[in-house]
Amino acid sequence: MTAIRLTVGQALVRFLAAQRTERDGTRHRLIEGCFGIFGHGNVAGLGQGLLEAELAPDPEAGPRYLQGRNEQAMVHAAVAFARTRNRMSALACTSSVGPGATNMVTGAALATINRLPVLLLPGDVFATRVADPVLQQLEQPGSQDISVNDAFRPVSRFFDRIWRPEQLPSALLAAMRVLTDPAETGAVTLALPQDVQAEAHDWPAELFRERVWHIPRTPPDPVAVARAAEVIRSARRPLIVAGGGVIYSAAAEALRSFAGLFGIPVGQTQAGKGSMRSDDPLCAGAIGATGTTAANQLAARADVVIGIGTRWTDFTTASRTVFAEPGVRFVNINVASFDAAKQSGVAVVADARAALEALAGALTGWSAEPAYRARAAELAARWQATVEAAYTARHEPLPAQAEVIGVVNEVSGERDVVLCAAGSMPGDLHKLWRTRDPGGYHVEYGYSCMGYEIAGGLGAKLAAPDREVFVLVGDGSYLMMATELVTAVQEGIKLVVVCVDNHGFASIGNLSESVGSQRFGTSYRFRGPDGRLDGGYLPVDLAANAASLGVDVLRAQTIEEFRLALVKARASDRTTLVHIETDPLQAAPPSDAWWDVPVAEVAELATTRGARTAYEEAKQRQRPYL
Ligand SMILES: Cc1ncc(C[n+]2csc(CCOP(=O)(O)OP(=O)(O)O)c2C)c(N)n1
Ligand SMILES: [Mg+2]
Repeated sequence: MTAIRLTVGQALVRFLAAQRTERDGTRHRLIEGCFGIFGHGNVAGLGQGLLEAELAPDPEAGPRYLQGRNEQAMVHAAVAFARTRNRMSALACTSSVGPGATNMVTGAALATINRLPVLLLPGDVFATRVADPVLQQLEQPGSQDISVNDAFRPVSRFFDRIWRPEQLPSALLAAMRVLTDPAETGAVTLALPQDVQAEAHDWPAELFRERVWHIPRTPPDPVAVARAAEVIRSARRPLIVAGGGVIYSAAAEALRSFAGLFGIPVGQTQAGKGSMRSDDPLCAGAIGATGTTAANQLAARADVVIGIGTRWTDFTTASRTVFAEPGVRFVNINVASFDAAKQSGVAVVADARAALEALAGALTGWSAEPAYRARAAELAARWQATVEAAYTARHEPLPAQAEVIGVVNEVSGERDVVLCAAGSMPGDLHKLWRTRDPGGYHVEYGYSCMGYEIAGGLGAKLAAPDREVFVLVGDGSYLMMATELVTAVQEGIKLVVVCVDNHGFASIGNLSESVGSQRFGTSYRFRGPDGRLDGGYLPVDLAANAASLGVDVLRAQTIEEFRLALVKARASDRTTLVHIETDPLQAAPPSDAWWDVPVAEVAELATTRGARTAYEEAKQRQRPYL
């Protein structure tokens, strides 16, 4: 057996360079790059390994090193990269020990919730403990084998700590398996004690051979398909709910033909919104708390609901109120049995595309009534008219956010990407964005993490340099994490960033008002003479802030100026931020959907008491779907 003597850091880099994925006969590099911020916990170990790979004659000797500004942002960028690549390729992120590592914990949770692969390589405390406590070590009086990295355990799909070099091969194989498993994927964390990273070991040569991780299209159990078909055949008003699984499985075309063949309208979750073009007459658009009137009215009377690749979040079900038909039944197509079993559904555990094809066979000869199909098309057309009116509302003196969305939709091309994560924008986009391409709608709403936007845009553009990426970011999210603008400038990665400034949290302000809390603490204002945060607006100039980071900036006062600026930004080859102020009180058109946010049961405030009465009324419509 040939042995190759390398440090743990060097071996890790070499191993990652040799990993491939394959689906439908096409191969990809599994780990294309590695974001990193160095400190004493990774500079001499993994950092040294990455340096040797960068200097090697073979350009693919290791994943390309990318320098991040904030460890959380690195993970966001990596997650967006994997999402854009439909999980066929991913990135790694390396950090030092302590704060660098724990900065990645939020990103790990985001990856795991969204079922997106990311490989996290935080540095860890000394395995040998010779000079404990090392700088930034949090000591636990009751245990010496706990470090802050244990915080990754509940938010990772796989976690291991490499106390000895000999553990590395089995940890790496387990890590790759989880990264490439469609049902299990998420954050995969290998904690790397600082001393072990630099330790040399004789590795078997075969550790570094090219390895292909085949991503299966798991076929459904024929008996499950027959059961599902029987339920669907009994339906008079069937409805499909398309989730992110449709996109990850590249099943959009299969969905379009399935829906068309059987006359079943389609509602979409946030992650599944790109799954159908919005001009398809069977596309009812967004469903649930931020849904369209079309999808929500169909949902209210649907007798069979076919969920595809969805995990049925409270936004999708409007906190279990949107499916109101007594006796409504669910069929759940999902790669994860965990999700397939939800809502007491008939479970079809399979790849979305494989299941749709099998189910189409089992439904031959059946279809929904033509009148039902016509009704769905009519509801969809009515919603599209609502969208058009919102896009062109010409609200004064400040435009409404919906008008901004309208202009971005109009200026962007067929394959361009709109990207967002938190605030009032995701809900508005869910309702109003006109979709064209499965990869064109990228809203991170699993964790809805403020600060994902710019970092996510960077990752998306890194994954798809041939697409324009429009990042929509609120002033709150911008202030939380605009740091990766610097990385975009450094790498020459072009983004169009639309900063929608409404002086605070429009989303939570509206929510606060609806629960009787009077928009408390949601606006960016000075402390006034009464001691409350109700003075004038803070003089924050986000456009100037962006310019200081090295990006081009365009300021728009009106919707016309905004359109011109956006056209210019799209044509430019440099990252450009377009700044516009909008009216936080102009909400998107309603669809009468509810979201369960419990209101104080007793209160001094009359506003809260009023909201509680409304809450108790709304709660009556909540169903268990047992
Ligand atoms: C990291 C994080 N902290 C807090 C929240 C809760 N939250 C959701 S939206 C929001 C306000 C976002 O403000 P902004 O980006 O300006 O968007 P707007 O609501 O004004 O549209 C907050 C605080 C969150 N989603 N993520
Ligand atoms: Mg705001």
